Amino acid sequence: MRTDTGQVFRLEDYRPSDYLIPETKLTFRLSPDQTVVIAELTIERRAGVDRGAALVLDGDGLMLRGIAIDGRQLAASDYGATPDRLIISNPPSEPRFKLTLETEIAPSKNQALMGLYRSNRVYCTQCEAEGFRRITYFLDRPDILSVYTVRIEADREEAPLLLSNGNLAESGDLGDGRHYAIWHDPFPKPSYLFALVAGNLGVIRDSFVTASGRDVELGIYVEHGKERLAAYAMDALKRSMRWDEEVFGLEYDLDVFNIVAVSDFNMGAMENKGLNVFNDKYVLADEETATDADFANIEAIIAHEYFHNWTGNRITCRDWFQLCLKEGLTVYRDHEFSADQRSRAVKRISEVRTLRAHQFPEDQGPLAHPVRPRRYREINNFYTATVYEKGSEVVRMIRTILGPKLFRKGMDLYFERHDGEAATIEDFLKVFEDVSDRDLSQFALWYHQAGTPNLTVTTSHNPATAEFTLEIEQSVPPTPSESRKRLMHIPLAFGLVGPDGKDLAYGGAEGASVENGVIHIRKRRHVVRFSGVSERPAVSLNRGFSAPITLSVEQRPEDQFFLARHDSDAFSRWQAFNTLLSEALIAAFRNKLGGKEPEFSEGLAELAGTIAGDEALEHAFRALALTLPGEADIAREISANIDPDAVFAGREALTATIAKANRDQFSALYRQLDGKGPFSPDAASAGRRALRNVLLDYLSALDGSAALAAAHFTGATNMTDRAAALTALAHRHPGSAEAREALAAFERKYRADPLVMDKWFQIQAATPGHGTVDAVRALMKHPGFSMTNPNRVRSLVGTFVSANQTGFHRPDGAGYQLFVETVLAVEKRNPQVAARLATALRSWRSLEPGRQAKAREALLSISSTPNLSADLRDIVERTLA
Ligand code: 0A1
Ligand code: ZN
Repeated sequence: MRTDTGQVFRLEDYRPSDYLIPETKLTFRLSPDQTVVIAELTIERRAGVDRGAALVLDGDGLMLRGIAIDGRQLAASDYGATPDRLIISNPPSEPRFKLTLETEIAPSKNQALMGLYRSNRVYCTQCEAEGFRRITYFLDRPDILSVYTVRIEADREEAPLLLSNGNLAESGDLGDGRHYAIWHDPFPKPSYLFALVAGNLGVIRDSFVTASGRDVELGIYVEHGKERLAAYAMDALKRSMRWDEEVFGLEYDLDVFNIVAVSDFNMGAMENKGLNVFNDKYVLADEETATDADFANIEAIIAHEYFHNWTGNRITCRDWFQLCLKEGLTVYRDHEFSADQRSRAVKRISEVRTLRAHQFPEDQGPLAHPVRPRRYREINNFYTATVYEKGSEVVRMIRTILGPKLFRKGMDLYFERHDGEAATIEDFLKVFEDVSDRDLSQFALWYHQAGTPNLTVTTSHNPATAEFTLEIEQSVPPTPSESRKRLMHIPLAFGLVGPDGKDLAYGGAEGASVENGVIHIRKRRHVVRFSGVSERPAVSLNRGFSAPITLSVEQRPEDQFFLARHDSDAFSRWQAFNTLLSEALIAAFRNKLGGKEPEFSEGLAELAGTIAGDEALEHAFRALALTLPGEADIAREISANIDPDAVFAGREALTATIAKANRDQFSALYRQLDGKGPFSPDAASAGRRALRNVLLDYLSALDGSAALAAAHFTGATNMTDRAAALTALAHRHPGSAEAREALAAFERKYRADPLVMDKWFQIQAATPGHGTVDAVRALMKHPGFSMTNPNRVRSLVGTFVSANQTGFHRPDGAGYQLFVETVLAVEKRNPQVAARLATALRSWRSLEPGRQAKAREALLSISSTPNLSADLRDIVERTLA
């Protein structure tokens, strides 16, 4: 484990390395405890660099067994090697030489899951961001592009399968039960994209013919016996490959594309060139074991990693500050893919919900950072919602500003200009400036400035002059180390909705540039006057969520109801209803705090009924609209002095009010949606299930027995329905006989399937209430739980600390105590997973004083632990700062 050195990396300190490594030859002699790695590196001095400039290579926990230059062993005085660094003070004066290194590593002991490790007896690697240096000494930075040839030697019985990047060049027998394979990847790549997999795995194969007629062999490798579960992932892969050709004109470039699913993985998946490695959770699925959400995630992540082949691999990042160059852009691409495969409106609503749930709290708390950060202590902690999700929103805004044609032209120019390079955000913005002749310098602040901008808007209408006026003011709240903010360029899509629900035409607009339904906010204050508007419209703002901002609009109360019924923009229609719900929940919270019972307007429950039964709306849309803002969403809106118990009580009260007011209609609709016929994971079928399961939740909140959910559970023919019923039982009827029986039945049925057991852990960890902390402690002793597997830790403890507001924030601090113990226990093996878990307390300052003090104590007790990893210390110190 790398302990913290306090070192800070700064963007402005970037400089090119003195040496390059145009060619890398690696030999692996695999064995679990003693793997030998021989690296033959062609080292080239960069033009203009002094002869004899020291060559300094990165390492991390390495043991050097041999070193030679151009075939001559070096004397001990010729170099200095520590586990973390190799320095050759006087390298040869020739511009090119060959450095041969032999290191020894122990994959079986690697529990951090970075570098070369073993998962279920399969050797695999994870090198992003800085894992390659745990394999051999190297210039382990993304601007060092090298052509790799990899020879893998292993025991044939233990590892019949030997994979690396690129194309297979040769394979054969070595005698003694061992064999080898040689892989060659012709595309120069940074070390973080290197991968090796060796083991005994099953496979499904397919093929793909590219637009220009090249054949690509596709393989997805999984545990033996699970091949059938990879079929959906394979289908998603082929659809992704076609889509990238059709939408971006991008073809796959190697003869082989392999995906390997492993069960121990720190993140979702990894885009290694030609050899993607996946968390098996994002590969394996069938209707019996995976929910509709799992299917959608698999589709999106398969696409995401595949799309990286161009945005990330062919054009990579100059340095890790540019992470959003590949991640924001690739998330944007996978979002667009899913929107095209499914329902665009529903997809957009889900994206925005995710952004608000994960990115907004980051941007509004102590861990806020720009989409392109300027400094970091530990790069692993910057794989964040800001870099990924907000990064994607920034790309989407570029498209909104330029329009689809110029956006595509800019993307084409990006590939033409930078293919084979390690690029920067400046390079990316420049292509769009060049194709559009626009100045994007103010817009670039979206990359450089942290914080969620806010717009306040007031409306007025003058019937006499037929003028409708919007007064719009922007502000960007201060964030850590950025107290003064500059004004942003915010593309605000809008519509003036007339009494018939159609958008009104207007004569002209002044006060801001308004083009194609978008107001361009660039100043602190704009007074935008629309002429020729004789009737007062309801104004629909930030349509399609054109900018990742918060918005407070002052208009007539009935306008929000009107927009929720009539806005022609589906996203804004959802948003209007969601705002109404959110306002009602905030009022309910305030009532609860004041000792009063919450009251809700009749109109709200009635509107919920109307939306539920509106056959003109997609099922999935209706399901999303009827899903109340979560407790964390409500807390974020309230922003200070949060008592999670009062938030919860208010939300329960609104659920009950809506359920009571619509009991008969919801029951009838619930029965009507009962799906017959074969299962399909397609968006329409998933939408129908989603609506039916939301109705089940409402109906389960009504007084009375748990019979409906129990029947739903026993009658379920797929995991989506089964998990929804189990959730309704466990959360709405905790401790009931029905809940206990269903939990036991689920466990009996799936005990041998860890990925399904994760759902069982999750549902119990998310059960609201002060008792759940004890339940989680008990579950940590369950034979299916493991502290070393990231999926297990996340499903049980991760869910508890991030998705159980009342349980985690128990007033006596028992939830925080469990948090501290688990974070520290996980950190010993896997600092990266521990650091991520530790972000659960990032919003501690918005709690009421009692909980706030206990949360602070918890954070302090972590930070006072000696020898913390760089990963955890960075998170805890920034959270406390
Ligand atoms: N580049 C991957 C994310 C990723 C980052 C770090 C990892 O290290 C454990 C693994 C994966 C992606 O965007 O999918
Ligand atoms: Zn990615």
